[in-house]
Amino acid sequence: FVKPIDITALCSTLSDLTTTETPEPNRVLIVDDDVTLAEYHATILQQAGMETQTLSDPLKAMEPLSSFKPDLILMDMYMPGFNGMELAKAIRQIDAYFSIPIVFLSSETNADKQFDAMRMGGDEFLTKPVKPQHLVTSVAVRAERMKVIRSLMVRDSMTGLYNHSASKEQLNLAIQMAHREDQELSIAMVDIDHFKKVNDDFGHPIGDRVLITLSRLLQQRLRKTDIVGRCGGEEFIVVLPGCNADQAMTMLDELRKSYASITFPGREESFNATFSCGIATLADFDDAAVLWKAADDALFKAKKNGRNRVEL
Ligand code: GH3
Ligand code: MG
Ligand code: MG
Ligand code: MG
Repeated sequence: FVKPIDITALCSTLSDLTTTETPEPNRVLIVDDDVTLAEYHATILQQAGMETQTLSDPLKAMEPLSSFKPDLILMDMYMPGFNGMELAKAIRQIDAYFSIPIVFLSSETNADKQFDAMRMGGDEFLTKPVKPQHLVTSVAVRAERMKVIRSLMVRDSMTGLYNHSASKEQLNLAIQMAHREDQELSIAMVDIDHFKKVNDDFGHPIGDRVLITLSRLLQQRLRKTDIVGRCGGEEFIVVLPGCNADQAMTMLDELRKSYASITFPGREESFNATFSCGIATLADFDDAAVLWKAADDALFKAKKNGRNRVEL
């Protein structure tokens, strides 16, 4: 059974990719040795719709950075053992957090000390006690901008799908989860057939349309928990958590048929495009590289066996 294709949805513009999803709340990590004050600030930010995590020990800041994934850090300056400036400097030295906004919140009123804090990697300096509205506004505008920057960093601008490096990262996370929960996971490598010829025969803009249509089809048909990335010019990866090899084969073969049935406007006549696909399923102890390679090998087999087909 093949679901009918919603061409309107397939051809709509990239913008609705980001706007149809409900916006994620801003996530703020609050680092302050004064637990009561940290909780008070957390409540203010939560009332403004944000998610917060509070931390009283600055030496333990690295763990919530990777698990909570804050969009902004609200940081006290003076804490026992470690001060906020040192922590800001340490965080800035990690590539992944180079651009995370850090807002200092301290009773320090000496301007020179405040400038020092900015030089150490702070984006703004708020003095305690801060007016709730001031806190909310400073945090919200910076966190919003961070989320946009982050999405620009992980998305492919043409299709809105995860880019190559983000696809790898997402695959790693999905594999960790599958191992931890002892669940199945399959991946599919999808590559458009003779795509060079599509460009040569019909021009680059039509080639782009063939690409965008495939990315739309993949997104529209797959589950919310599935991950779709563009990992090369005309190559895509699909991560299917909870799917065994058979289920992945069935799913991708339906998609293959759907895609092959779409007609694109050519020079005089319309034409069809097809893709080949390689499937691989996660085994115990497999990592992302092993799985990726297995799917690539299966894709090679699909190409060798005549294209427009799915192989395991
Ligand atoms: P095969 O069936 O073996 O995969 O053949 P192929 O022609 O699809 O593969 P090949 O790797 O030879 O060519 C891929 C082509 O994809 C070459 C490149 O110009 C084109 N391409 C890559 N990115 C884009 C893009 O963003 N837009 C367009 N229009 N073409 C692209
Ligand atoms: Mg303090
Ligand atoms: Mg190709
Ligand atoms: Mg290719």
